[in-house]
Amino acid sequence: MIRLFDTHYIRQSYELDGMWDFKMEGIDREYQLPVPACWEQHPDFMRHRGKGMYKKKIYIKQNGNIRLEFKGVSHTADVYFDGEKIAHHYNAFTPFSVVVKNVSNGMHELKVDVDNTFGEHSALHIPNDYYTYGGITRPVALEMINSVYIKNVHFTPYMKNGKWNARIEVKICSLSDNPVNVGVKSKLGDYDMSCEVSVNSEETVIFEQEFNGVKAWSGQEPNLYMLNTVLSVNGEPVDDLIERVGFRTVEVRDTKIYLNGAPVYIKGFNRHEDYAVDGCAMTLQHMVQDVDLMRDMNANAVRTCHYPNDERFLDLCDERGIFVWEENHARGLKLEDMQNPNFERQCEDCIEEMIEHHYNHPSILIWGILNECAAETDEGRRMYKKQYEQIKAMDLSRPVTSATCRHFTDICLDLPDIVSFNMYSGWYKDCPIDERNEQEIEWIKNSGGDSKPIIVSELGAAAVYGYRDRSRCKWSEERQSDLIRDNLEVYMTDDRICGVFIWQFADCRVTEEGEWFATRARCHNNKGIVDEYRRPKMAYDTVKDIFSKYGGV
Ligand code: ADA
Repeated sequence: MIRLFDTHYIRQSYELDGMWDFKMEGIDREYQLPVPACWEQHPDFMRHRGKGMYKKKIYIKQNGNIRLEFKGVSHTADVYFDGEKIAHHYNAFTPFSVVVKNVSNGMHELKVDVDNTFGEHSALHIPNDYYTYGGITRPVALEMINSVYIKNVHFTPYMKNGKWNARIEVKICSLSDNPVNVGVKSKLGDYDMSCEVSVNSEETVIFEQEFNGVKAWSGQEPNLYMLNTVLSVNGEPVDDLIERVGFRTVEVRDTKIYLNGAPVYIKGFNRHEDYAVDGCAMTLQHMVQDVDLMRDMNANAVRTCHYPNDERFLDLCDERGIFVWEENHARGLKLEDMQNPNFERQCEDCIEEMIEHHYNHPSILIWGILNECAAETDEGRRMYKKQYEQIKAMDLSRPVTSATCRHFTDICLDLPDIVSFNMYSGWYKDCPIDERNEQEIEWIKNSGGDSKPIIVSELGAAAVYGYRDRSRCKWSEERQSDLIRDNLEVYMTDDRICGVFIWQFADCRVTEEGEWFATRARCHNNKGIVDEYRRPKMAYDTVKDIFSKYGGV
């Protein structure tokens, strides 16, 4: 399954899930591996970092143009069709697609070379406090497309004179050498919008429409609407794209975040896409379990630390009214990491693909960048500024932020709409939580963050699942529960703070490379409120209790 709803009735789309032929570079053996999946689930590749080759025979029923969409390949893909290279893509966490024109009916070969190695070629996937898996880890779709087809449809809701309106941008591509006259029809509920346009290679059609009687999307009432767009040539429907949207606005005013004009309090979890046996190739049922558990703990938000997430998870957040802070792919990069010659382009591509593909999710309230990167340096500031500007050029409807740990040295707080900081009072530093909080907020106000909303984007402590100790020493479940309680009670009763994200929802695997194994028992980040099998630790009921007491619904 690619999405939680049908995205085409006219365009023919097939999912290439299933068993693919596989061979690992340097190993003289043929395998059959499932797609989507991580190769680490196979006993021969549990810690393998290298290059693998996936192959699949695909039968094309009629002559025509095909479009291949890969939702995620970890971390670099080189795609070949009948032996010809047709695409290259870096980053496990963003989708990419490629069109092959004039394919004859019959059997063809699709080959994907996948690389999860570290080195200068990879500025974002590096040894880190999460794992970079290998494989075709998210779904793959094969589509038959007309010579004119819809590339994407972006829906921007807004209020005007107390009524819901929306701007609908339909981007159309043409494979023809000559202009093609195209009819465009978009339908949402009882509203039909249509026009004719002549398309040369690429054209964008814009509808502005008032929608009477629609219901807003909110955490409590996540109302969603299908937006169905159809292209016609000579009156004949030739392509379509179905999106699912919500009417909501998110704004920042003074020190608050407003959803549909009312202040909202954000309380949730940082969540890695990582499950014990799936790795990052999480199944829908495990995604549903995660959302159900977060809701059971009275959370209303999730931060996609530290990369764009699978669209099926975002669809779930849309349906369940879970607020999302989605961020580009970066964690803890020092200035020298940011000076990797590939860094800026790889970040730019990630932001472009994240916003292009995830724009319509009403649950995404905030775009984030560059978690704990070199925000204390002038060179780092230049890159933060550039990335904020790139986001604003693509989307003015959402606020931006970045989670910092450059306490008292960050020189970028004037750039984002929301100031967010990662705090581990009581864990990494034994200090009075309230005093440390005062120091932080005082510094924020005097360093460019004055009169901005403040989010505590990370707070937490580690506990190894099942380790109980009456001494309540660090690493025991008791101490984790105590520290979570103590931190939440300070932050959630401070009206200068409008949100908290616990680090982290579930334990996740970390790389053995780098220094992480030394401070990460089991080669896992053990700060989960549940472990990697989603078994709750003592802190589960603590979070459930506190999130029910503070922060509203
Ligand atoms: C940082 C980082 C997280 C995680 C956390 C920790 O704040 O953003 O990814 O590494 O620390 O567990 O220490």
